[in-house]
Amino acid sequence: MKRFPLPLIAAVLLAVAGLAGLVRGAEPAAPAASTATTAMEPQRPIVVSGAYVREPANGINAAAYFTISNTTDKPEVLTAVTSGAGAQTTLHTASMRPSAGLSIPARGAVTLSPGKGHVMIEKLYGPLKPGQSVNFQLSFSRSGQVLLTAPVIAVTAPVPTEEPE
Ligand SMILES: [Cu+2]
Repeated sequence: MKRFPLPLIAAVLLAVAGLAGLVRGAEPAAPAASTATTAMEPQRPIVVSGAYVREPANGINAAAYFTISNTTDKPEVLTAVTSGAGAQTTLHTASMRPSAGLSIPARGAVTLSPGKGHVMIEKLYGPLKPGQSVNFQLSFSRSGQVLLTAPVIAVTAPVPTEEPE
């Protein structure tokens, strides 16, 4: 198998990174050393999977859904969520009320799904269309900040199925 020269690979990676930066809602990288969770850790304590944002019907609010797995032996709490796609991002219960926090049991998982709760992006800065994605920053009581990218799926699209990473 022919090996590609390293400079070429680096250039391709840079191009991909540049494109990702154009995605709506992209946020600047989190400031370094803001939490104890760093790339040095071989395994992340919190794993988020199956994330998606439903294309909003009204262009004002959008809802995001995902599964949070807590791989540690201590309970975790999702305390806040932010995104760059709207003026406000809030954790909501199924009945659209703001939620103070979402508890994830030790060695357990919690799924936000229609009827069970969601992350609400309010006062959208612009339309969200399938093919775009939204970046979120999740804040956990113990594990600190976790970044998440969720694809926007069409109003009529089925819920994506994704095995936990
Ligand atoms: Cu809501």
